[in-house]
Amino acid sequence: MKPSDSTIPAPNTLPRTLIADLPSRIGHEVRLQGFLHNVRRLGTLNFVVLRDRTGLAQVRADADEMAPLTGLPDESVLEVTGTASAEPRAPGGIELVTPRFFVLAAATAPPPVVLSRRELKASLPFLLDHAAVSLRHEDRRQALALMAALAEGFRSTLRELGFTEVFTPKIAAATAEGGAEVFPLEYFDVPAYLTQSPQLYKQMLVGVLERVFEVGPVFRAEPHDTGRHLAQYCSLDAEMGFIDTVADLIATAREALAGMMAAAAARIPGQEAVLMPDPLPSLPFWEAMTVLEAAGVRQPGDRPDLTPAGERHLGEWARAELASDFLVVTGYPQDERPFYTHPDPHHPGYSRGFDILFRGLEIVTGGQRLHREADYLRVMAERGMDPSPFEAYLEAFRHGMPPHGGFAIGLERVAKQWLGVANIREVTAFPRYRGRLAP
Ligand code: AMO
Repeated sequence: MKPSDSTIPAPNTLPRTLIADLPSRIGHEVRLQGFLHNVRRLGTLNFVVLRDRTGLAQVRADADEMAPLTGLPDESVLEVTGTASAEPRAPGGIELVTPRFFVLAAATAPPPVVLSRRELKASLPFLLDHAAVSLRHEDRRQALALMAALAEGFRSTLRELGFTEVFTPKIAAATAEGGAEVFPLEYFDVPAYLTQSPQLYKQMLVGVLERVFEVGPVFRAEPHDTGRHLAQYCSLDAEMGFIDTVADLIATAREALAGMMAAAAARIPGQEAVLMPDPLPSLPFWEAMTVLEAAGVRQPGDRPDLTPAGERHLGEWARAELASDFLVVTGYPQDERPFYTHPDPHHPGYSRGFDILFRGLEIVTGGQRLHREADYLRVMAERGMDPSPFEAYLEAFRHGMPPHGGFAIGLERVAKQWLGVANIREVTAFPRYRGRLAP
């Protein structure tokens, strides 16, 4: 079949006006382009709502003017030329009158969900199956805009603090975080893994650039079906050399988070303000356990660990007791942390690793790292790890590495908590989790 050329409109000298710019065009002829959001047909008087990336515009049309839209499903792509006119009852106080419609691309089927409803009425799996269309809904587009704002807030804050953005491989021979949650793959004729984090690379790059950050995908073969885990997520990583104490890392993480919160609030106004004291309140791990025991959320003999219920309780506790949406939990047990974690020499068994909770969910993990080769070799021997896959990493330490540390922020988790939605999949355009590989 020959490709259709009917999508080329007649020569038109008017530039495209974006819907958000209509207020400055009242009384003028304008040309809008967008999607057919919905139509109210009342016979002689009809209302067409057009959507572009900046908003919604109402078009008033009589029966003759409506002719090109006969039988046209919602989401068809239209061009409308008409006069912008003040109309207090229209969205945005403006409507287009005396319109001429031109169909740029006719939809051939009605959308699987009604996008003009305030809320999407379908199950999450259905919405994800039909992501190409359901993402056009205002709520879903807002989540994507939020993700972009958060990532930009992170980037700009770290750039200002003298960090350099880096780009590290996502296929590697060794895994950094341990555990079984790795995706093995065949790399030509050798086994390899999708990286669980840029951990080893960002540390090596501290030896090169001192302060680095990365925004990129990481992969976790997370078998559990939860509202806070993805098999691929966006990790906002930072790593810095020449730290004095772990407090330097927590202060930097706070700045990054504050930049993210400010960018989010600027992009999506009207959300509940985030409570973010400076410095962020923090609680040693063992004290957090005591708070949870006192509340009956954990029993004294339980494994020292923060469960989701424990995190939720600490979130409520921090809000009530400390007027903070954030809580730093410091000094995690060394055994619970990866091999690169610096122990706390003053508290045997504990580390200089920390987590940051946001509204009761872990969104940041960080800590000071070992920085001497001998320490790495000792820890690897204690943990029964073969150092040979880490040879290139260890070389960095052999040739001088400053005291350093860093952190990683789970972007989707921040977005989930910021919007207050139940499932991380609601803020992810095309989420990956066990059982979903498409779209
Ligand atoms: P960690 O493994 O704790 O630490 O991950 C860092 C942060 O990433 C987020 N996160 C996830 N988000 C969505 N789905 C998942 N499956 C998932 N797993 C983790 C969380 C978590 O706090 N290298 C270290 C970081 C460092 O020390 O710099 C690391 O990757 O928000």
